[in-house]
Amino acid sequence: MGVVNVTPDSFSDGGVHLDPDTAAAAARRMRDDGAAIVDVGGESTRPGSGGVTLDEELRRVVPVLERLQGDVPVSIDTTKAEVARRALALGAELVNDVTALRGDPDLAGVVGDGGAYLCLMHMQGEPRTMQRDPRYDDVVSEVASFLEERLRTAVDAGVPEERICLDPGIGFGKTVDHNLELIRRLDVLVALGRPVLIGISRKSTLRKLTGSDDLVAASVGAAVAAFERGATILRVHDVKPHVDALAVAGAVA
Ligand code: HH2
Repeated sequence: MGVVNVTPDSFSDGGVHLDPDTAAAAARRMRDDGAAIVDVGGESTRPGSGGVTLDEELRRVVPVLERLQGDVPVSIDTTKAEVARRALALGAELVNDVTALRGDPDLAGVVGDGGAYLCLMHMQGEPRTMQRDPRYDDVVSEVASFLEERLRTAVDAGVPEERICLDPGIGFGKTVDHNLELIRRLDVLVALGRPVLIGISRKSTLRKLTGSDDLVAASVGAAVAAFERGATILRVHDVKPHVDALAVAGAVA
């Protein structure tokens, strides 16, 4: 899964893809480099961010989705039902909701009615405050219970189970140790029976571990580690090096 953030403030690629033509070109390049799907988002969820209005989010993502329609498989990274509804009408196949259906009561219905795929992600707290002092007794079992409960809720709300993937939400209310523990013991999440998505590309955990600002190699290393523990969807900004590394890791597996 390639990432195109149509935002001025994303920590990873903020401001780079604000122009719709530039964003669409980036998405096409990711497809050509081997991405199975490209995740388009108009709201940054970086630690400390406070959200955007519906109008602003639509203004950012709709022109990009229009350009990609019928051309690039798209996932929409949103917590808002109306953004999801417009995105699905423009051909998006997956709704990536970092609130796991806790943000907008209408989102489950939009996903179910639209026959879309859904990603449910774990987050402790909310982006504005989530990195202040995240605490868990056992991060892996708490994230697993949360995802199991959200999976049941989504299915009860009309989203078929076979259309849902699960994500521990690396960096969303978690310390470096929490993030590493979640990847180390990913088998616990894989055992929930749904595909597991990991998004660790260019995240601050990698900067803390390497002391480097160039996080491509660190991102690839983390993705391969996650893949080897059962992750099947990797959300990444640098598609080509990930596709190559995962082709080799997959050939060995
Ligand atoms: N991470 C980010 C955004 N959306 N969705 C899922 N399912 N999993 C993730 O780990 C995830 C996500 C944050 O990364 P990024 O999009 O690069 O930055 P920002 O939120 O600042 O736009």
